[in-house]
Amino acid sequence: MISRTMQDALNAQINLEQYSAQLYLAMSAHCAGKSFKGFAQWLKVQSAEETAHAAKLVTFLLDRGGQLELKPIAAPNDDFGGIIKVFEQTLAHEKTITGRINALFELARAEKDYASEITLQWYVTEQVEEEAHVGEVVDHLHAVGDQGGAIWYLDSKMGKRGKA
Ligand code: OFO
Repeated sequence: MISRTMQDALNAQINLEQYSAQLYLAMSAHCAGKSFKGFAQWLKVQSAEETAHAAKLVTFLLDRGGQLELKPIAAPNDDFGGIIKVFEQTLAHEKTITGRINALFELARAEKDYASEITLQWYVTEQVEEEAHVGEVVDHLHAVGDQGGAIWYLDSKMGKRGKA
């Protein structure tokens, strides 16, 4: 049986993963509104991944006999600015999530909750990948800039995500 402390922390993380899905969906719509269909597609796939991250934690929580306590999902700000700003905000958000996952991992360790620790290992690894991928996009965007033809090339490349 999972502890009340761990259950609360996992429920909070589930809400945060759902918020991430909501945030990336809003960013996707923002990019689509600027006709950047590729960046919009990439962010839509990212949003779906975040929903899957939440679902994976729900399954774990229930498997441990815990109680799912869903809370309202905060509405993201919809004024994201240019494409570079969108992806800088994505990277900043992922870094925040990494901090939260690390704190959860520490909690599991402190509680000697080995099952949570093992499950959270997947999220620790996932955050390394997420930060690396988004960091790469930010680097490419800084290299090409917000204006000019190269950003449309990048847009078409980004649009391949989830379509292979
Ligand atoms: Fe769930 O990894 Fe991004 O936020």
